[in-house]
Amino acid sequence: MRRIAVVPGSFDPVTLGHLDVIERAAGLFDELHVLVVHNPDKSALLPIAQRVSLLERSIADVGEHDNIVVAAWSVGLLVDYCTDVGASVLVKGIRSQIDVAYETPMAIVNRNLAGVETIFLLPDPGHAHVSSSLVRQVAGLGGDVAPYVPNAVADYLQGNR
Ligand code: COD
Repeated sequence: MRRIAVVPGSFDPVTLGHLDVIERAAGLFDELHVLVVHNPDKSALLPIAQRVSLLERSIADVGEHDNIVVAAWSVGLLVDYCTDVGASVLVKGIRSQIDVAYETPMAIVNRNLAGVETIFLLPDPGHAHVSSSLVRQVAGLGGDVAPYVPNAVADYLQGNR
């Protein structure tokens, strides 16, 4: 049986912390879907299509990853996408107790809704402090985001400044 998992996120924009989790998860599953999902609790910087494009370029830049699919999902529950593609696992990154508190109820509800399990990966210590909101803030104030994001994202944000 093929082991299929989904790494969901806002990815607004994708950071080196996200990319680390994606690469490690890709090594654990036969097929990995990186799914851009609109988070209504956050005000967005980039359009969904741009986030998908930056994810695709960033993943391609770090090597051959034939088992990774990048997609977007805007209609219905996250677990509906999982059911559609035959995924039984969600993979999320956990940086702090705040992430644990945010993710735990969702993990329980997603298992109740559709039997989809959530597994949590600890961050690479070098990227544990990185978040998309930090990147948006630094970029918005004219700072250098290169230490926190893939080159494709740094180039894109630099070009848009
Ligand atoms: N290192 C490791 N992991 C990281 C890092 C880092 N530096 N930065 C972020 N992460 C992890 C986050 O903890 C998260 O797991 C993931 O990467 C994505 O992060 P973001 O910030 O891009 O995305 P979020 O937190 O806005 O999540 C958006 C989701 C759509 C994934 C979330 O809101 C969700 O799961 N929604 C479910 C919608 C639904 O179906 N609800 C009903 C049932 S619960």
